[in-house]
Amino acid sequence: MSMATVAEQLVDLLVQAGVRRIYGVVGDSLNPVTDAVRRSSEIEWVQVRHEEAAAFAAGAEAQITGRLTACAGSCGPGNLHLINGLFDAHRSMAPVVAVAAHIPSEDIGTAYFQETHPDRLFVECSHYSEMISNPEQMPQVAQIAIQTAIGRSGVSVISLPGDVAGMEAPRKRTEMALVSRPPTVRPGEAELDRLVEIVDEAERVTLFCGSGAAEAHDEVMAFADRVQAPVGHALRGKEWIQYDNPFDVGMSGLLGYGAAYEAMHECDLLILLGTDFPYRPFLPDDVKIVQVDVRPENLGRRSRLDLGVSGDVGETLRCLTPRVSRKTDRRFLDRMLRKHADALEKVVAAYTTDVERHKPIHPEYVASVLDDETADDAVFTVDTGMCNVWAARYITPNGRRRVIGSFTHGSMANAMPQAIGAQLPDRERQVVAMAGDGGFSMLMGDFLTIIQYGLPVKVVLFNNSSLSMVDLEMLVAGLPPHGTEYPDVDYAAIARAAGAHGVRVDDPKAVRSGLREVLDHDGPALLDVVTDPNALSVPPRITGQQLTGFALATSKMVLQGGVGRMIQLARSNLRNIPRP
Ligand SMILES: Cc1ncc(C[n+]2csc(CCOP(=O)(O)OP(=O)(O)O)c2C)c(N)n1
Ligand SMILES: [Mg+2]
Repeated sequence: MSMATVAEQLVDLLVQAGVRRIYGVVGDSLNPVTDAVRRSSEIEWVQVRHEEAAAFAAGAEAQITGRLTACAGSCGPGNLHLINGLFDAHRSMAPVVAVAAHIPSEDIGTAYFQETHPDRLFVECSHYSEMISNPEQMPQVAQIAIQTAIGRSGVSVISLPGDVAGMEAPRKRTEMALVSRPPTVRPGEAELDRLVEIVDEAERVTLFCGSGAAEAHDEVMAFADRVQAPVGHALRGKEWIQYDNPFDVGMSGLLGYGAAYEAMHECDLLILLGTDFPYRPFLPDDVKIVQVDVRPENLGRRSRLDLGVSGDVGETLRCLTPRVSRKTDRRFLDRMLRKHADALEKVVAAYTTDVERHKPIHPEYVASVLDDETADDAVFTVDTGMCNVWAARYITPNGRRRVIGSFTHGSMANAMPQAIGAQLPDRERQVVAMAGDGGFSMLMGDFLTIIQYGLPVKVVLFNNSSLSMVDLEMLVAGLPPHGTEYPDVDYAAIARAAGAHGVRVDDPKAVRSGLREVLDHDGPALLDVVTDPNALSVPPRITGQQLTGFALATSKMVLQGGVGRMIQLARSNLRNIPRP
């Protein structure tokens, strides 16, 4: 039996690490890798149209399945195209190994045809970026790349010159015990002791959760119950924390709603749980703040801390809850729950426009119908832009649904390619891409990938013929909108011409039936909804000059929109308040 090549060993290790598919576009320098994939029955090559979509898809698959995923690009421009999707995956803490094929090793450093330096280029969007220039580096470099991606939750990049990829690797054995999950991190005893003291001293505790609270729903609820704490969340914490939450006070941040802001400012102890929430103006500076994060480098980088705790949220709370004294005074919690319900009631009252008849179609109406009609375990991928606002306010999480977007990196064009990665591992699950027309058209070529693989992805396109989020930003900044309009495009016709099912809707009465038609279609489908580009208006009393920044401006503006089913949740939580 001949010895394995570097590429074969690499593919073999990826398979051992649980990688089921590699997203990418082929190229000469990548041939040994794609050929090794072709010959393996355990891993599939997913042929996308743009490498950026490959990285977005790999990142999404990792976020949905929790497994390591992979993408690849050929030398120079091929792998360069991966970069934006890799930034997104890395910043979303999605474990992804990217294989960046490289020019022939003997030509590196000579400004050769297509020459870039992928090992340098990808440093900023990875935990590990190394080049294999000698077959002796195998299988260790692949092993380190895999374990780093999984163990530290992010991207690893292996740069691999085409000639080296095809060389025989001297060491035959590649079976090895690989790390399969990130570690459970328990905080140090000293921090835990101090945390217990701080919690016991406090009278009014508020918890604020981010995506680090994923899989810690029960622990957060048990702790909130023990210390009678309102629980707010950041956008990335919403899908994990808002459901089945009798302590819910809503979301803070640019798209925020409810009483999270008040609860964070009126407490005397704020505990940040697994959140790298970026907006300083929303964080208080005159209450005690404790931050718990699995990444010590995140501690204190957004606000002054009284205590930083390096540990994962679930484990920290499992250690903490039994050790803190039970608080019996619910007054702060109840006041915040009432404020939350009131804040939502006001929004609902303000949102009086008769949306079912409003033309052009109000995007919030589309989002609320979408929330009604989609499955209880649907995956939503959400484009950066106004779709973020609609998803944050109308898509109701329940612990089984997933909502992913480019929530940390904030890139456009993520939703449709992410839907590819969300759908491939499970074709039975409903996957809905909430796309903007700007975002969709940016990587539109990969709609063809959806069709090519017969993926039953549903694209719901909020087609407002504009880059409307930026329109709004310009307005807030007191600038006349410029460069934000597009001519009307019939995306449903494009979808049909490409071989998918396409439905265009411009009458609000047809939204529900159009959506049903698309959701019920057994295959790729796109609903092109012609929506109002001016869905959110700036309240007349607010001018650009009066605002301290876009952050605060937006928090005020979005309050003019609706909040969907959240009002029912808030009302039902009020029922938990004991009657005197
Ligand atoms: C790759 C990229 N380019 C530009 C931006 C700046 N940007 C943020 S949202 C947005 C508009 C998005 O337009 P569209 O997808 O049509 O959504 P809409 O806001 O109109 O609903 C732009 C240009 C970005 N975030 N990412
Ligand atoms: Mg748009």
